[in-house]
Amino acid sequence: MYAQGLIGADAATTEDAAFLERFQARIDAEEKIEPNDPMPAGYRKTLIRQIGQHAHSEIVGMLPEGNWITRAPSLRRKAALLAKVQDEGGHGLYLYAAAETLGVTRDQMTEELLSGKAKYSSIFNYPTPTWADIGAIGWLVDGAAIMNQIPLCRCSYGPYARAMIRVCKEESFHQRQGYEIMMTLARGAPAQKDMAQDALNRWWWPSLVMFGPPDSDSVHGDQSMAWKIKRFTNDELRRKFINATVPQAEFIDLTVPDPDLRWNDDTQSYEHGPIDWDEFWRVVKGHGQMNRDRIAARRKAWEDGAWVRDAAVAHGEKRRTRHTAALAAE
Ligand code: BYC
Repeated sequence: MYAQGLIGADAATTEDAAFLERFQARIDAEEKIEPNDPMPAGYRKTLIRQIGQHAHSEIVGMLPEGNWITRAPSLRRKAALLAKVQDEGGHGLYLYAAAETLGVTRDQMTEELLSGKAKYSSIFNYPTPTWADIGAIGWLVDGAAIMNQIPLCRCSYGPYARAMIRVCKEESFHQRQGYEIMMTLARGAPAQKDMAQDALNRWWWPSLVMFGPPDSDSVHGDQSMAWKIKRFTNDELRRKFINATVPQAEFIDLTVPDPDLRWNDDTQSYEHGPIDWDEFWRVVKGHGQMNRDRIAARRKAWEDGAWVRDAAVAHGEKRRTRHTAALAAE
């Protein structure tokens, strides 16, 4: 709907100092930028990159959890998990649609995901060997997602900000279902509590790095903050997440696997131990445990779905022809 005649999508906008100043003034005045508004090519490119990667993360994120739909321990758990995984598919859809308003096509974005050019969140390259992993993903991964995405509801780009509102409401339900699974396990038999602790041990550090590299290594951070795409830096969000999550772990009597974790009275914040950034970059560069499986699964889904896309296009063409014929007959 938006994709026709996007101003500046052909890089024809003249980005002189006056243009950039006017654009920044709109951002500073908290105006929303809409698809047909003039915008610097860099702003458009940053958004396509971030929203595209966010969309990919949602649909790749369906895979580790989808692994447990047939094995959920009760009908209630199965229904909740099924709904959650379906929600993630919906989030992917809103986000792809938001990215399309910037002039990129769904096919282009998919091609970039499958070729490895576009990233998706590092977190989804870890396996889910036990049911407690589903609890840990809901609690920690969706918890981290909410921390990151609530500020995105105030992002300067209108379609992205609006998409985030519904996404955040659903993520909040996801986080609660995950925490409730962890609470049930942590208060269950010793073997169940061990499962919950083991899942926390494996998901804690990967959840912390979801927020991206430290601010000192964040390539896009400063510019994205200036454009109000991001409202908090990677480290700020990481700190907020730790501060919110440690008391939740204590409440269900689980131990955060960080021997250096300390409350700092001066900053009213936790200090965490060193993060293994080499491990983060290894996973981001495609060498995590599940990277290959995830891309293979997405490639299969894309190829298997070709007939659906073809049928939808053929159906659309048939309707258009019929409509044109009906108009001609009037
Ligand atoms: N994994 O300059 P930086 C979900 C990349 S879905 C992989 O700080 P930026 C959910 C980064 O892309 C969760 N790559 O980047 C779904 C950049 O590389 P490029 C996804 C990462 O963009 C299902 C480079 O490192 N959420 O919640 O300013 C079930 C330098 O980083 C990661 C979003 O996508 C990573 N963790 O900040 C449950 C939220 N971190 O692009 C839950 C939207 C960084 O130059 N995205 N990189 O090749 C954002 O808020 C920002 O893009 C980030 C990174 C905070 C992630």
